Amino acid sequence: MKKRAKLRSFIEKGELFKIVGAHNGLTAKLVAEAGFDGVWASGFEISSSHAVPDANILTMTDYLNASAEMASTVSIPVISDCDTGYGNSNNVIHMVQKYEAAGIAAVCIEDKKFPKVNSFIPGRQELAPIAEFVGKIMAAKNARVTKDFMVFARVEALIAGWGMDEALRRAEAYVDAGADGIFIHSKSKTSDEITAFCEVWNKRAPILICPTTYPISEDEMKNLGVSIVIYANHGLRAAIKHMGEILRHIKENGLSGVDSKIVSMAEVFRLQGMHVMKQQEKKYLKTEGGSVKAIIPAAGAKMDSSFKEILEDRPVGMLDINGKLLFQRNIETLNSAGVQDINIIVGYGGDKVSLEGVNIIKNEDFQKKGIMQSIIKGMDSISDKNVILYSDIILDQGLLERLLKKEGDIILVVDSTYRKTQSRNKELELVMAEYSSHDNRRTIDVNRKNLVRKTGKNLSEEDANFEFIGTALLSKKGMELLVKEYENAKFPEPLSFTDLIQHLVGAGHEVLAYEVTSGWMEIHNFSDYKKACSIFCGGK
Ligand code: SPV
Ligand code: MG
Repeated sequence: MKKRAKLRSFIEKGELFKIVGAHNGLTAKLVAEAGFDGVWASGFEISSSHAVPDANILTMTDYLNASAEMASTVSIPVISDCDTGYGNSNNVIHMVQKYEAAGIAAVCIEDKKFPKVNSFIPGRQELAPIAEFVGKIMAAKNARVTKDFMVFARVEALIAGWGMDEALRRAEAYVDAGADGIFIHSKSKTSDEITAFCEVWNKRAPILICPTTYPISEDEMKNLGVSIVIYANHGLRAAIKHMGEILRHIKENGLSGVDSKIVSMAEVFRLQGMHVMKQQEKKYLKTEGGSVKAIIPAAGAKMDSSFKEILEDRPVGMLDINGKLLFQRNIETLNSAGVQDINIIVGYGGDKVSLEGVNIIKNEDFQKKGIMQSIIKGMDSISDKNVILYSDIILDQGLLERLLKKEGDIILVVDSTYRKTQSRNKELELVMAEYSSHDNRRTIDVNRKNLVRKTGKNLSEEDANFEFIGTALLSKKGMELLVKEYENAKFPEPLSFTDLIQHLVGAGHEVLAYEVTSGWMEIHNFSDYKKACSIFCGGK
């Protein structure tokens, strides 16, 4: 395992390996991101995170689970503080098997009696007999299966007040028993006893130290031949202080001024790996009815002159229609119809677009390349169903829900009533479908298969029988076809959506017309806008 080999090679080269205490995946990740060489899965921190004393109150499984979570989160080695090995030599064997299997790089066991008490607690600090602890080290070394898995022995003689000679005697015995290094612990306020120990020890085997109570610089550690320095609990203590301060501030002053003192939600999502999950989801998560994506191309600068005053330099989707942006109305309609993956492609006035819960994608080429470029940009991946919705259209939910149930690879939503509403004075995108609408008759959603015969700018008014309403549904296959056609054929840019559809029809692909006579409106000019405001008046 690379992590174990990395730790071993550091120690063999005589470099100082710097590790920091952590107690779960998140804190281990912070240690790794701060650039440390390894993580110390601290018994003190793990106990504290459960709000219990560091005195073997938790079980081995609790400590192991925390260590395993850390090891699976970070790519730097985790050295686990395994207290006394959670019992006698039999427990140590079981412990090593479990920790090694969990991907831990090394374990450290201490020569106190089980159950131990944290080394900084005055009073009862009982040392195990040397022979008993030597047996544990031998058991641990024999139980491991990979040669790089190391076992460090922690000498608690200075902590228990048994003196320097006892500390050295024990360290000798443990190294003779196979320990890969000696963790010499001290609770002194100065580094004198650590310095004295290291000088006599004279690099006989790797040394680990944990300078919690005494000051010592990394240069001094290097001079003393220290291999591993453990900054055992500084992350936890920082978190407790800061969290307490913020919580007291909220209690006393509310939330004002708090945001600048805490990380953003986005930072927490990053640490969680949310971005990675979302990528994986796109590849693997299959939902009932398949994945659905909405693409709203909204990059174009073309707009009716009657809008200039109210829009200034914002895109049409930013129009406020009775207290709600046009974009927002469509986002809510899409969300309510179960479409969560909404992609809005912005260009002209794009920096003015800020919306919650959607992906905003920039199309720098919008002037040259037009709407098709925007649609292609809206697809980092293709979903099972893909709704294309022009940004100046408002759809009602019923229409959208019926469209989403339609079967077909490429479906254009078309309306025949445009002949009666020509006063809209818009450049229409026309469609000639196999069957005309049931003119002047009441109609229901007949569900007939009506093929698109022609569309695009070369279709004359006389030949057309429908208007494309700026809404289309494409299956995965339909979208792939569209992208392929756009990328392979060299079309003069900017290319309209219906022009590209015409190429597909011309190439013999099936494009269906879904006929509607209501359920949508367009906001093309100021008078459409006024109409929309009066329709939505009171109904925010
Ligand atoms: C730990 O971090 O759990 C340690 C180091 O064992 S100390 O708390 O300093 O004993
Ligand atoms: Mg500990």
